Amino acid sequence: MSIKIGLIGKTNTGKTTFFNSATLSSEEISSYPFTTKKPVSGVAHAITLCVHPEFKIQDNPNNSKCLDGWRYIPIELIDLPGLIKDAWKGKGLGNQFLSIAAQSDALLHVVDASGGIDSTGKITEVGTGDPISDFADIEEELIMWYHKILEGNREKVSKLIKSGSHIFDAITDLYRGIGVNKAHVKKTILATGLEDKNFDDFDMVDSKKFATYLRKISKPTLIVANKVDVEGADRNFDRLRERYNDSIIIPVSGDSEFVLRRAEQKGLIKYSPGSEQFEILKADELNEKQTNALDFIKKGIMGEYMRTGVQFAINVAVFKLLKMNSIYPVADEKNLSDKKGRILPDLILLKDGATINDLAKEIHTDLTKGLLYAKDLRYGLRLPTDYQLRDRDVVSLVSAAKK
Ligand SMILES: Nc1nc2c(ncn2[C@@H]2O[C@H](COP(=O)(O)OP(=O)(O)O)[C@@H](O)[C@H]2O)c(=O)[nH]1
Ligand SMILES: [Mg+2]
Repeated sequence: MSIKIGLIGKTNTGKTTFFNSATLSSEEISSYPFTTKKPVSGVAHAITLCVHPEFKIQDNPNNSKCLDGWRYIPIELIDLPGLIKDAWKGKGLGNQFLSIAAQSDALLHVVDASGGIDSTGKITEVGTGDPISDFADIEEELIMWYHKILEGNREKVSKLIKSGSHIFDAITDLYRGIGVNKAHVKKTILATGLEDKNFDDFDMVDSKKFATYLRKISKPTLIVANKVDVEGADRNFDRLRERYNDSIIIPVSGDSEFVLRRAEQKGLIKYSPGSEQFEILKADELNEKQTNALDFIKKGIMGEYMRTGVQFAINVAVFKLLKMNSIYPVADEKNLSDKKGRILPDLILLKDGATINDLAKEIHTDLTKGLLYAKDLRYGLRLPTDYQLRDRDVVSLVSAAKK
């Protein structure tokens, strides 16, 4: 199962440009509001250093790609139409969009750091819009949607509790399929001081507090401060960091990434996504506009922010926000290959804390039957089935049948 990451934000913040540059498809880019009417899903990649150089072997990846020593792991990126005010009430297909957003594992909340959109998402004079309130507006829509789920099901929860269900179970049930588990609900009830209150006595303030906290802990989100190529955007980036100091905020220029990936595709430059540099290969084939654009990216983006931020945002979402570790399971411990002889064929992303048993389950549920232990092929260690895997572990599973 691949990881799903959703792009949310107001119209014209640059979600589709981000999506296109990360997936390199040719979705229409336009500044008319509501061009993207339905959610679009595409394949992007999380990128991490491959282990093959360390083992001094060449690999033949199967579920991922290996380029210049970097592993590209496919993930699903979803471009959601801009959310508008009262989306949670169903305005502008809001309910549908919010529900798709909630089904993602993590969200990238895109704001226009250049201040180039007004509060309704229309393009306006740069520097007049406010990404801080734009962020807050969209957050409120999400929270209200989580809130509505609880408010709209009061009777159901009440009944379940009266017939013997624990409040944690009764509420968790409402949020099934959108990344909320019982531990989230429990933590929320305790943190909001609602544990001593009867569910039937929750007032609107209580349920809003509940929704706000639940949204925060159950749906990891980072802020993409987009359009940092525009003059003055750095000030808004600083303001965002100050105001939302409990969030990860990444400066991004989706436009610049798009220019680089296009130029790379045409063979004009050598550039790997996320890299902090590029090399011009065919200087004589570039027109003046292209030369200037590349020149600006080198100085104005990479010089100031190291990178365009598109690939970085995806990597941070996968490896930091979602705390994924890269695990390399192999069948043949001598050759580090699968049964077909492919060396280091698969990279599996597992959440920090996942065990050998979880890995077996992820590969094939049958594998958990008779599972004895795993072998750590870096150190030749036997790892018990409850061993919590670490990033870059290379392991082979040993089961009773196979032994
Ligand atoms: N300067 C600048 N403009 C951008 C950037 N990303 C997107 N835009 C522009 O912002 C407008 C809206 O972009 P789009 O991706 O369609 O936004 P969406 O409505 O959020 O999907 C378009 O005119 C884009 O060219 C960026 O990184 N820098
Ligand atoms: Mg769009």
